[in-house]
Amino acid sequence: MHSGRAFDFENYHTYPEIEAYVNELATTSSLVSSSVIGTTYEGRGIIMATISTGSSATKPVMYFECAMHAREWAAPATCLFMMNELTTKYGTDAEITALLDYADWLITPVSNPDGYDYTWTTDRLWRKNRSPNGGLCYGTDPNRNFDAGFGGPGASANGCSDTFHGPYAFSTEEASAMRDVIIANKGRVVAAVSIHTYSQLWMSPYGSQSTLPADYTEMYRVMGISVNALTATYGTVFQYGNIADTIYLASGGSIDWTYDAEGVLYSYALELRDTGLYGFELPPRLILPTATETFNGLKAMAKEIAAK
Ligand code: ING
Ligand code: ZN
Repeated sequence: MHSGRAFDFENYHTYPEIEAYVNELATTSSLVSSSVIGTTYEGRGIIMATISTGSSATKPVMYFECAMHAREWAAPATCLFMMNELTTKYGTDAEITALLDYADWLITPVSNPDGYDYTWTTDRLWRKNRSPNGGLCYGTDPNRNFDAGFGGPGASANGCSDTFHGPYAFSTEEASAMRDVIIANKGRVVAAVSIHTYSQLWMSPYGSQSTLPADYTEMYRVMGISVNALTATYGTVFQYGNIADTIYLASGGSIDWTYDAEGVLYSYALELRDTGLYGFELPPRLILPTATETFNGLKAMAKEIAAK
């Protein structure tokens, strides 16, 4: 519709529009299959695209999830942009061809569809999911609900808090759906990337503690290469480092779990544009530049992993 692309990246989209796009890609591109990896409290399917040139039991998997937090709208737009790039440029763009020949790309554009829908209908700045907490307050933060330092620093036991960790690890469908995808691909997952906004950061474990992970040197090396590629696109400056020192202590996050429990060395959390001028309400005209620079960073990351 715009710029020869099959999808409008100059506007944000509702969850039903996003589901329709993923399902359409699955019917029009032989590279794509769509699946529902979980069903939310309000009954929405969490849709995932598998982009694959032909899978095998040993082919590496790279997992990307966007919008575990509802209000961070530039994130799902970026996941959709990646799907569009991978599917339309395979076979013509040498870099994308090599990266898809190397690994299956699994992309969940909206990990928290109940929350995302709520940001369209009721409260633009809602963060959590929409499960009731018994009292007046709703929502668990799915990125505090993983079994990785669960209930530790930077997560709240108060159901009214924006960082409520929930009653027990993996109580949310959003976190357990991601867990199940990673476990279903055990031994194949080489990268797990959780995409958020905003602050312009590229981060590695841990969030739950300030101690650096055993693999931090290699994590840091690949972060540096990725951020250089991102910045080379339009000059956008990103800081990078471990979550606890780069943003804040936050326990129960998905990438602490993928690294510690599942051994995924390249477990990263990104905070896309901006640094606060527009915050979560990034203007639609900035979707394409944000997605383009982010994908350049992620391609550089993937290339580095493939070369190992
Ligand atoms: N930031 C993330 C959050 O969940 C984060 C930062 C990422 C913490 C990964 C822990 C693990 O608070 C936003 N903006 O949501
Ligand atoms: Zn977030």
